[in-house]
Amino acid sequence: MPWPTSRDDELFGYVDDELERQNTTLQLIASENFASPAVLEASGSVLTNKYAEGYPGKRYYGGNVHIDQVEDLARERVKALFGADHANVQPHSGANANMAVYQALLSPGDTVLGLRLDHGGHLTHGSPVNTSGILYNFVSYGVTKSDERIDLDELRDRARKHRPKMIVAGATAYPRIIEPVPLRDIAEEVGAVLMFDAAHIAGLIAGGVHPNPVPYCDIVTFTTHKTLRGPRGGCILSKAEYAAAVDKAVFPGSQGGPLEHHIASKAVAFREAADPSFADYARQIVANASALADALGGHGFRMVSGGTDNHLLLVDLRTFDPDLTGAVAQTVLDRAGITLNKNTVPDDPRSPFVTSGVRIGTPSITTQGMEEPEMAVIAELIARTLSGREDDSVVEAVRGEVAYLCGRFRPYAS
Ligand code: DSN
Repeated sequence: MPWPTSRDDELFGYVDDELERQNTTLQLIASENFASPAVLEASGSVLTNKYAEGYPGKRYYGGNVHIDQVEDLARERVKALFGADHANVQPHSGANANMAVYQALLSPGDTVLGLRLDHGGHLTHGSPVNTSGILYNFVSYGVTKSDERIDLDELRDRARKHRPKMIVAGATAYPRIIEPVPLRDIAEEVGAVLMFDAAHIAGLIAGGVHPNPVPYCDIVTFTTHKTLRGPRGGCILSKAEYAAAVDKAVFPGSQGGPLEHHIASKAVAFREAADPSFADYARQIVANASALADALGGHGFRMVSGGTDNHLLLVDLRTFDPDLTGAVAQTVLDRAGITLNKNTVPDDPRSPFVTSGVRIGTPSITTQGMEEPEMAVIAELIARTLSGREDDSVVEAVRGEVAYLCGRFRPYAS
């Protein structure tokens, strides 16, 4: 029985609209990027048809000769990229990767240290509404009041006091380098397993502009779609001694059939990230973030921690306008064609639904080819929109200028 021949105009109309949105507005969400045509091609391939529960050479169903080749290629490429003993490329997402690691190495009720959500940590680092916080006894560490950088003294004190079975490093809204060596030292002192969630910075690590945590950590998890610029998905790297436990926790422990079309697409992204041009890309992401921070500072915004070393800025709006919330800023900037997200700043008096800050990232606009001069333009557009937020004509004018700017740096052919 053939497939229907009529085009699904209703659905593909939405896809076309989303392509138009991505091509004509500024994507400043720090965890997003534009995947290459080759990544998109692999994700949309016939590999979506195949069931492949298990791992290469040990599958539950037949017909996996080529699937095994694909998954082996992905594993070998990512191990070479980061210098890891073992890789599991099956996690459907970063959250799945993290939960599988916990399942592999912890028992319910075990104590774990993780970065506070409102200081830049992730839901899966022990939020009480996430399975991580429900199943495990997460104790949090934060950033200092003085320089808003990870408070290693507090982390060490809490590790000594609580003797965690695991320390989770990594963040979703932290603009500074996270040095793995001091974390390794603390973990070793208290006998904890050290897991580094490198979701945001995996591409910066691959590009050589952030220290590689792999040699110092027992486990490194990451997503493949952020700075790494691959398909939406997750990955776990581990020392050889944890390989069997990690694999078992992913399948059959927490997932069913792997998404082999996305695993193929991850393999494409790992190859792209090993290309020498990716190091230039990573350097430019950081240079752009730094230029954007400087330019926004010139318009009266305060950068949490005073600036950035990586791909993102956490902007405290209160120095620009004490009445402006992150929620209002996100909404009005969206209307102006500038997409970013509201974000709490450390010790934010406002709720996570309101917030006093926004998070801004440069991976997408750097993929488009924008450089330092465009960062000054973007900062001015943001400042103008927020100052004139009550005036529709200001917002409309910015939207036009955003479309013009994006027209010069289109990510995709229409
Ligand atoms: N949603 C991701 C982010 O924006 O950082 C984290 O999962």
